Amino acid sequence: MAVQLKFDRVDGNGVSYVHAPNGAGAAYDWSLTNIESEAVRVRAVSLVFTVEDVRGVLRMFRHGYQSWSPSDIATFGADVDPSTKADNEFFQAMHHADQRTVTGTDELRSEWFTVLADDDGVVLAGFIGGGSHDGILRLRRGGDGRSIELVAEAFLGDALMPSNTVRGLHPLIIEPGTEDANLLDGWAKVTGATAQARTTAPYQVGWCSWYHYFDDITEVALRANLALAPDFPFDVFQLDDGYQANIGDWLTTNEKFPSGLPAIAAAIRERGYTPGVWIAPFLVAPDSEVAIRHPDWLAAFTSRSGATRPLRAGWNPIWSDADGGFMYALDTTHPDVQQHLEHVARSLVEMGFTYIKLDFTYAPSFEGIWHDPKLTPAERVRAGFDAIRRGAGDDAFLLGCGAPLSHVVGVVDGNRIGPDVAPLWEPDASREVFPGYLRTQPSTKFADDATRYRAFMHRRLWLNDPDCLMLRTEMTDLSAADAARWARTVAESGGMALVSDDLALLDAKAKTLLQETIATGRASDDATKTGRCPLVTALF
Ligand code: 9PG
Repeated sequence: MAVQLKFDRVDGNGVSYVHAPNGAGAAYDWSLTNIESEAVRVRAVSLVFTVEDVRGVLRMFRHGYQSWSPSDIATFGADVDPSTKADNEFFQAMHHADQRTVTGTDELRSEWFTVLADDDGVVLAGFIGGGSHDGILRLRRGGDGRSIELVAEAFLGDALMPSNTVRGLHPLIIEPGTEDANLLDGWAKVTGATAQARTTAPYQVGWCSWYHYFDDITEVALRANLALAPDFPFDVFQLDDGYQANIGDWLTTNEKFPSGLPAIAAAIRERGYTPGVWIAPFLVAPDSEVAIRHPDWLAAFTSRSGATRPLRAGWNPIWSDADGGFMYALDTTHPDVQQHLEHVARSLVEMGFTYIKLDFTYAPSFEGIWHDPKLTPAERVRAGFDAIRRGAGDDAFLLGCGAPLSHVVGVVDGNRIGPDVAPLWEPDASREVFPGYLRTQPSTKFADDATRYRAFMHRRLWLNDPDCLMLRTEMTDLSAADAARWARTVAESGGMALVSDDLALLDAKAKTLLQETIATGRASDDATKTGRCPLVTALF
């Protein structure tokens, strides 16, 4: 006997479910009905299972919420949810579907799916789909204080349900097994097929401006790298954060980019590369033109004093300190905002940028006051992505970043599946910004961990973007050995391979490492088309 999940009950009014055997496990098709004569707000409803026959220590694969959120293996009864340490809703809104601090002291939570393990076996519990609401798996003590429960929660985030309406929920599957890697690969295949995942783009090799230049990128530096690019096997040449007039004003450049975006796209295209550009489509700076001209396009919240204020969904004083560094969320449920997003994406593609990195895209998932209160957090995020896809067209390559993973299957071509790399291996634990959340901070090691945990998603849900290679040996705190180690992980994952160095710093050795990385990367990527990704090995 190994760990088992036995269905116990439903939590929440108006839930109907049909339970059918599914291989050795079960599938739950369920829906929610509001039979009341009034509209109601629904935060969450759940299917609750008891965890039985546990032999030895009970462990949980905790899957992170968005691109940068960490995944790990936690031990029930020993580890805690990080929100109990940070207790900061603004930060937690970035890294969890439910931004509120977990109340149970022994609760462990995983987002979208999980695998539980004991000494004898494993069992997967996962939602098939995520575009219409989040799925949260909470492992905790039952009411008697001794039993253990797994709560599979359909999280609707207080969405308003009109009276006499029915809402289908994403099916839940329970699948026991002996090998976690097989269960995860199987779940990803079904989930990808159900959501019509975009998985056919070719293997991507390119250059990205961020991890050497950061915000200091200039047109001069970009053009200098472009001139050196013919020595490298790039397909894509991507300009990151630092060119824009302001956050939200994506079509106009700052003084560091005097030629403007169309000329830059043309210069990249002339050299034979696909022009790529970064935007944070759902964020606006308080002093951006878009925020000033369209205050009604911003989501809102009620401040402690009772005033209605623009909803804060990001903080970065380098971008703008107009409101202490806070960025506001565009209201993606507003038809005018959807048109605006379509227009931005269409304009970028018309300029020549057929590869667009969409960053900080968790923003519409924050709790707040939204134009259409019927939409769940997942639907708000998805509405923004769908508008961008409409504008960009079917042929553009859209890369998700800072993206709630479950919301974007079927709309993105590639997706960042880990935190930012950095020109260092591991940050000093004393530099932890939010208690419990060290592993959200930029670090090549943490990106390496994420690439392993989420390797099984590649070409099942999208193309995995493990984040950039850094090959330079100067102007970095990353040792040559660690740079090579990271390159090896990227290669074995078969994921996207973008270089993020000043190309002038790359010597013959770096070029050889890149060639080897790409050769292995292509082979790994090909392997995922017929079988499992080579990097996917047992987690437990
Ligand atoms: C540009 C960068 C790069 C990078 C992205 C993203 O939590 N944070 O404050 C935080 C800031 C930046 C960040 C991730 C998290 O990096 O992942 O590749 O495009 O934005 O600003």
